[in-house]
Amino acid sequence: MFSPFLLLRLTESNMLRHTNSDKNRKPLVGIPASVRMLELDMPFHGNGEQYHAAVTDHVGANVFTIPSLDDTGNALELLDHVDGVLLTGSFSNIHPQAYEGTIMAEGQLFDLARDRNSFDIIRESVRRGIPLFGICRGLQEFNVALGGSLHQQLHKVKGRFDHRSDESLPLKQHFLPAHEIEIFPGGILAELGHGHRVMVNTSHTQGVDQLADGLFVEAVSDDGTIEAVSVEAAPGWTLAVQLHPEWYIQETPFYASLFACFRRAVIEYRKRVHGSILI
Ligand SMILES: [Mn+2]
Repeated sequence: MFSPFLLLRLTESNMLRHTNSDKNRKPLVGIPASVRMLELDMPFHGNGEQYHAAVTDHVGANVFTIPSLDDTGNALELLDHVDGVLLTGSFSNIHPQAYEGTIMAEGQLFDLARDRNSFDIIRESVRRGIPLFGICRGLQEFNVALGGSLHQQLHKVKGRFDHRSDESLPLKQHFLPAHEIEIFPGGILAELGHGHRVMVNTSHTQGVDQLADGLFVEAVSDDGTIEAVSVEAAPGWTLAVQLHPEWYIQETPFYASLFACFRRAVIEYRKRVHGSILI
């Protein structure tokens, strides 16, 4: 039987080991969950593997899913442990009630739980300076969380392109290069060194209508659709893009640069807020 003294020493050494491994662990990126009704009509919380792979392989971080529960206080508590947050694309649309709009098209998939969770996480991450990277729905969430509104069907707005991908094609072909974007000077994208015109993929039905106060437009497509934004006065790194850089990262230097930039912000935050890191 262990003496109380030995037990104390074992506990101390366990604590020490835990502290060391915690200091040297990889960064952690939180991904707010999309919610889908799956088996027996139960809500499941998660996101596509493509996003997890992009974070693991190109940010060098571990991923955990932040559940989109009713009480978003739980999610905000989890932010104490992350070094960055990624907001993914999704087949669901933000419910127009979030920007006092009316539903313009029947048959849309909504995800109120994710809306609520993402909006709170965006506002809190911006406030705390946690690196925040939004993709597709993530950009739309940036805009709505901070007070902007959306076009629900861009292709029905006069003068706009159809930014949707062809649903009849196999999934991989949805994310092939489709239109150019114009990158404006003075932002994060301009610093990446890919010039001011870049070809990107497009797979979105919705887009920014009224831009939220405090968002800087990083890039637009030639029809004026906002393709990238950052938060002007944020204390930390923020970027959201309407394209899908999680596809064809190896083959597309611009997409690789986006994740490399997020990676630098995540590592810097990890060092500054959570102590030293060995990666
Ligand atoms: Mn587009």
